[in-house]
Amino acid sequence: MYAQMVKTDGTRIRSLDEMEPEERAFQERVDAGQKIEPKEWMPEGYRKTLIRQISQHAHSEIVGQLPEGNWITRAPTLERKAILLAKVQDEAGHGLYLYCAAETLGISRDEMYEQLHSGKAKYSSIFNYPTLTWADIGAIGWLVDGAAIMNQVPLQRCSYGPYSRAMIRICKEESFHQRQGFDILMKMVKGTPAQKAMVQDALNRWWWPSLMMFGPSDDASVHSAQSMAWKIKQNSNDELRQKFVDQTVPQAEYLGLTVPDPMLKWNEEKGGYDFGEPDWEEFFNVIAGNGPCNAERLNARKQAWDDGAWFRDGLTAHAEKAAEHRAAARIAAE
Ligand code: BYC
Repeated sequence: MYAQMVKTDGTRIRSLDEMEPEERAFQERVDAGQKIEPKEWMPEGYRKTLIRQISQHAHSEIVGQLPEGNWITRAPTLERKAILLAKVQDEAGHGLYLYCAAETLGISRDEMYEQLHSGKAKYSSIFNYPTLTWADIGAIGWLVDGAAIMNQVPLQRCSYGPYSRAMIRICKEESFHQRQGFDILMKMVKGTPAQKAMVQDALNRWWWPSLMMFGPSDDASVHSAQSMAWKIKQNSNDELRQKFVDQTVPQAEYLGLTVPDPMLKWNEEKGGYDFGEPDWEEFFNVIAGNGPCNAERLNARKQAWDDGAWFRDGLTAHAEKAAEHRAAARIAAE
């Protein structure tokens, strides 16, 4: 299958015959659906691609806490506050599983943070938009976590064992996140006209950025063909975007909302919706660091790192002291 795939930048994915024996054996294992584990041989490109994707995914989870964390103190009831707090804590947990998965590939946590703080590593474009109202928290759960689930369910079958296993746990929690978002919106659309208008406004602002989460269109996606040949990705960006639209439009209708896309139309023949193109100029601008909240998000992460220096120093000092005590005890016992 992969032998016929053509990379979008014009370079072809190499066939089995063109590979060195070690690489061929690796590809055959991937094709047979076997999982690759940390200590096993893997092509350098496979390792680098996984480090890039998993670390960017981890950064997204951690940065993704910021727009929602902003609303913990302002959630309308104690129950909503407790639910949102639990969700934001879950995101921290997702980041930690993913950083651990990336570490198995030979990169340290400090290196990954350094790449985030220096702007070298990306994180999801979606978190560079502001959360202006409580309806935005509902919209994030419904749309952003909904898009995340659509993207992450296939990643549970990723060929790299630690990533695939991290995704199984994460996907379970994401389902709860999506329901809490939809539940916020269900309550609000049954509220006052002002509350319903707030929900429509949130959908208007989050719809297109949510579609952009799936990445550039297939002809502009530089990594998809190779990542699919390695079974890191199972689907192309456009395939998942289409599935997301097909799943989400009926949910918007159920809420009594209008999806802000004049091109949106059911296509009986393809059994899915036709829809407009996201503004790709805006997408590339956001991932280049120039979105509405990029600077604010990155500064918050850098500040958190600097503020945590005393704690890291304390942990290191404690670990050194404990090692000294162990060494002294060993000598005394000899
Ligand atoms: N934002 O060749 P392509 C969450 C970059 S967290 C920023 O298609 P690929 C959640 C891409 O990295 C959601 N950058 O790449 C958390 C590449 O640049 P580099 C995060 C993007 O990797 C808290 C370039 O564009 N989910 O759900 O084959 C609360 C070309 O793209 C984006 C994941 O990370 C973007 N949206 O496909 C709530 C899932 N899209 O790296 C929710 C795992 C593309 O060469 N990641 N770029 O500099 C993936 O599945 C894939 O990496 C992507 C992109 C589909 C995102």
